[in-house]
Amino acid sequence: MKSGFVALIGRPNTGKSTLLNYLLGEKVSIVSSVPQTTRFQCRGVYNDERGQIVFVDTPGMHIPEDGLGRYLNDAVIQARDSTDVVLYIADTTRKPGEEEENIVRQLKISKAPVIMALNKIDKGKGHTEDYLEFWQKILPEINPLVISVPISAKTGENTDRLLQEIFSQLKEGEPYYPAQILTDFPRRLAISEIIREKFLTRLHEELPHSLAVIVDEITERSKALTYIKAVILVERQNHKQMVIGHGGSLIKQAGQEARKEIEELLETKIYLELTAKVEPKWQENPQILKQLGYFL
Ligand SMILES: Nc1nc2c(ncn2[C@@H]2O[C@H](COP(=O)(O)OP(=O)(O)OP(=O)(O)O)[C@@H](O)[C@H]2O)c(=O)[nH]1
Ligand SMILES: [Mg+2]
Repeated sequence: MKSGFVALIGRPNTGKSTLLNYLLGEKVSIVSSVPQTTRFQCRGVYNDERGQIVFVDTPGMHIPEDGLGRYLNDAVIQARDSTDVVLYIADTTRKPGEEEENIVRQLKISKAPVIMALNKIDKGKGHTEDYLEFWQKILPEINPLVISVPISAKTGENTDRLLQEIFSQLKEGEPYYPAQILTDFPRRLAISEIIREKFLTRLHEELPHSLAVIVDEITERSKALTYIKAVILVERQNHKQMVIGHGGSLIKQAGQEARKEIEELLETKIYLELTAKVEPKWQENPQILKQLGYFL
């Protein structure tokens, strides 16, 4: 049996979390069309007759602008340095550019072999050739480098081949986690991530990175009901208005959807209380970043 850690690394929005969820057959990491959706290292455990792969989803690698941005990139570097295989995910619907070069610079110093997944081929070939060319150009400098696999994280096309390539790079070893464990993501964070996703998908590009969710309280009121209180942090008064929506419609809808998903996660009924709060520059506030689970 083989086993090992595989870090999913790429620019924001390339489909890292979508791939992780597809391979595990269950949602362990939130997904949205907004770049920088993932803010935590989130592990997902894949088992089959060949062995165990512990996938580590990471935030999209980008050029940081604030404390949170630096934290996100550090999380990627940490994943790179503690993995057996780097799975570099490229979005073939977008031309490789500056951000890609930035990542490649980071991958060059990876001690682990690198596999490039050319994602979103359900949309056609896109810039596949550009990525291969880009790859060829840097090929002599990356060591050891493996192979590229075109895939679709959405439809699952060619992901069996990707798994094959990953297993062939892993060493023989005992599994790290018992077979029934799917993720080691802490529950409180999982809950706040579900809530955050519901707002991200509704607010689209309007409120990209200034929204955060703090889960203040999880209390088991009875065997059948758990009370959860969460605060949506935004930076400005008008953002708070957007989060709440006309007559409270948006916060209500998002809350209902989140409640259903959290009920599935916790396998119990929940009462979800959501409030919105203005907290200017929370991304630079170490106290708040800590409360959000970012350990700087
Ligand atoms: N058509 C298509 N869309 C995809 C595919 N994979 C992901 N997407 C979409 O791309 C967007 C980003 O997906 P995510 O999985 O959140 O991307 P990510 O790389 O985890 O993004 P960050 O966490 O922000 O770094 C979402 O709208 C997905 O539905 C794919 O194979 N095909
Ligand atoms: Mg993600």
